[in-house]
Amino acid sequence: MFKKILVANRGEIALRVICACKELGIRAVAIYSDADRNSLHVRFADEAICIGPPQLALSYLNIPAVISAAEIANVDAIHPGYGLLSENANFAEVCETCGIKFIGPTPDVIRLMGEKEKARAAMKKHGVPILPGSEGVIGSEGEALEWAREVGFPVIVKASAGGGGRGMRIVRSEDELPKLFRQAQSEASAAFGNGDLYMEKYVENPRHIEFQVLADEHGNVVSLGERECSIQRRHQKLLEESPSVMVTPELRAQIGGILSKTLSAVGYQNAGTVEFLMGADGKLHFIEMNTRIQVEHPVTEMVTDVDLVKSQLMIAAGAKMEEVLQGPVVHRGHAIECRINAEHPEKFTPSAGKITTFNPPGGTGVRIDTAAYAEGTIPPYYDSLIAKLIVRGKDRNEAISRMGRALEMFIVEGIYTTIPLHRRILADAEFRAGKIDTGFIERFLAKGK
Ligand code: MV4
Repeated sequence: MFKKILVANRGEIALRVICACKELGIRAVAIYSDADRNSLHVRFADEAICIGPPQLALSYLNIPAVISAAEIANVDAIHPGYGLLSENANFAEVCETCGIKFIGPTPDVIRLMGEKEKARAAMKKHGVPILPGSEGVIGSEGEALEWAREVGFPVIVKASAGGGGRGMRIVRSEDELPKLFRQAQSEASAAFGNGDLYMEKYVENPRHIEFQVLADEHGNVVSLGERECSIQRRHQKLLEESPSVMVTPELRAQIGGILSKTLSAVGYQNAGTVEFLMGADGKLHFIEMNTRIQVEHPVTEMVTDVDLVKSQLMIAAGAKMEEVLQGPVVHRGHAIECRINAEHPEKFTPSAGKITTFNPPGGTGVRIDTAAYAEGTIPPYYDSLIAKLIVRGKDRNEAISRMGRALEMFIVEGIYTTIPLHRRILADAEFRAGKIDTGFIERFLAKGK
């Protein structure tokens, strides 16, 4: 096992990784910017190194600064958390060159999954269901029109280097294709420095369902079931659950089996998330794969009792899956996560500042992942996520009532948060009935509740 690792992140996820290190007897080294001097990830790490000023590009995204800290602390490995450098293949490569283990897939596989149309082709080749669409990058507007006619309108044009909704256009008819194609292309070039596009059949108001996988470095891959992530706003997830009410044990086993074979064949290693869309037909269609630990990983941990971050560390140290899991994966009960963001309730704009009161709930089946505390300050430079409130119940109804009472007892003062929004979502009849898809939040907000 590693003796010492560097946690290349901040906030709740840095603390989450430090928890796993402590339980495995690994020394954790924190890095921090000038804005994070008083953060809990600094306090609870065994060592901490300041890597620069608050701006991301000068601190947490500054590869030479991060690598220098790792060299100075003489760590065996780096855990990148989520966001920041977590899906940067070049960073993973630099780690490798410096003899530091990157806790995640190999640079080649990160790169493959980062090129969405290549990931799509790889999944298709191994039998993962995908949506009808173009093959490879679309060369011209003329070619786009040919594919659209073959696939049938509506279609969606996506950036190959994309994700998070940028460089994406829904095209409902032939006449609007040229304009929307050019818009997607220039948006993708500006955002990613790469204007490559591909096309898929558009699914109206799909459900967003993703599968968690773990892969060891000996070719063994297991699926830990799915998470329902349809409740999103502007491509930011707000609430996630596991399992999905729409996934039967048969479908879970079928997709899990296909993913195990596919990911073993592509040489996947460590934790990963495979995203699917489910349309009205109830079928799952692959859209993208994320090569990092995700924000919503705790809902899977709550229903499987598998510690995904400890698993990541063990896998990266060479452990075999049987040692990591110690038995078959079983799913028990239902888990829900609410993302508590520091943001204005109506405007959804970030709300930085000093937290005056911080009273998180506790009790049976309640988990909170956070680095926030009373009298602590939320700096304006970073992601607005300040806490994750996760509950588990014996079934969805128990999880919903438990989350309702936990939200009622979660008091944060001094800054605005999404707690009041979550209280209203939990009370919504459609949500309670499981009638959720990616159009949920828009319909919910239109109801004016
Ligand atoms: C789609 C789609 C419908 N059909 N692809 C949005 C983010 C990107 N990762 C994929 N996205 C979508 N791809 C096809 N073929 C609808 C979306 C989409 C969406 C997906 C998941 C969660 C929320 C969403 C909100 C709007 C659109």
